[in-house]
Amino acid sequence: MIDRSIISAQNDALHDDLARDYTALGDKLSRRGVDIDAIKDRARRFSVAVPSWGTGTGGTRFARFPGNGEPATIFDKLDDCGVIHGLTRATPRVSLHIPWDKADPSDLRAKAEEHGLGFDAMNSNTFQDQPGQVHSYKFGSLSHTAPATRAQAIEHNLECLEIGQKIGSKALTVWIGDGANFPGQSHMGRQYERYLSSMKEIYAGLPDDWRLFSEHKIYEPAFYSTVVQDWGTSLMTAQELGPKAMCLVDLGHHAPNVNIEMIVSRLIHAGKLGGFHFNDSKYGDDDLDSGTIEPYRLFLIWNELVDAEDTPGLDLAHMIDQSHNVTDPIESLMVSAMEIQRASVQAALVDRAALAGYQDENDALMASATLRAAFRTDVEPILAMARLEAGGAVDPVATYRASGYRAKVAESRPKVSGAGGGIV
Ligand SMILES: [Mn+2]
Repeated sequence: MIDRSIISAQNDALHDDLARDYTALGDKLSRRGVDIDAIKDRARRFSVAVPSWGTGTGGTRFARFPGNGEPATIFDKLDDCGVIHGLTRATPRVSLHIPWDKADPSDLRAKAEEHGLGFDAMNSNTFQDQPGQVHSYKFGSLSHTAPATRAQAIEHNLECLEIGQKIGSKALTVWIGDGANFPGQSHMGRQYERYLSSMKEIYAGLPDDWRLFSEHKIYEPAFYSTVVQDWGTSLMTAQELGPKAMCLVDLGHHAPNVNIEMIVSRLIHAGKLGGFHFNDSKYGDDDLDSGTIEPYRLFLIWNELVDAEDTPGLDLAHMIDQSHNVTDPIESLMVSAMEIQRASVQAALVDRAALAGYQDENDALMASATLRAAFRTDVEPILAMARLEAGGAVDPVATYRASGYRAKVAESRPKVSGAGGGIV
């Protein structure tokens, strides 16, 4: 996809400076009792899945402004995912969305293998109507008042399991837009009961080695009440369904200023944290690029994850879920993957023994300073060295731009119309 010689030329030009920066940081960290190579190995082990839908321009309900050379098919999307992983070496899996990415499973597998990619969680879609669909989801899907509509939505999720098994996926993420726009429109208790009974049918179809992720979202498209509105409902659902059901935390799906790292801690305690959809937000569910608004919050979430990483049974599915509107999606996804990786590495630098001591002594100032000392460490040389050693690019965005990839694929990919709403 991107010529090795371009990556090598770019890396060669940056190598000496990187080596000096890495040595200097290594000296600094060793004074803190930290082995930089161990941290670099951790950076190399890090991975986050790319959402297939993130490779195109998202758009809002007002408009969508597509860029040149956007992917037209799932195979184009997998090519773009191959570029992202090839340069960052941090995104070895792709999360598919059905029916948007429906294709022959053996063709999907072949294309993924071509790029050294695998498949992450499957995502079902009962929040919009597809052409030819018999029952509309206008008034809900898994919680709809009509049994036939619920059956159709359940059937769709079972189909996602079937497709997923053929491509090596091991999880299904269910997010529904069901809810109400008016007080009194829906009986909140009965609506949840219907949702739960539909989820039980999906859970019953789950293969033994699969997990079912329940994703909550405070509002939109239902602006008055949403069926799975917060982690409380999500946890209640996962506990009712059984051991293979887990909660998925999308960072954008909370009210402003909610303490997400505390939710993470509680879900770990309950043994029900399944994974993340990473993004960032300023006001609501903005789907902004990870790490662009509140990098400290991202760090604090990773601080909880690193703290709990030896918890038996903790196996997290990390995914990006963003909407790219003004950037080249490949660049946004690369930068986001690296920002999530950065937070995970910074969190690994927290002096946990010192922190525990300060906590026991109720030394709030020094406890907080211990976290900030890790957060303020510029770990870029560690990330860049990890990428270099794994065959990626020291500077993925610069290398991507030098490759001219987007202009090249634009020659063969059809122009996308800007009309109509985007993915909202
Ligand atoms: Mn999400």
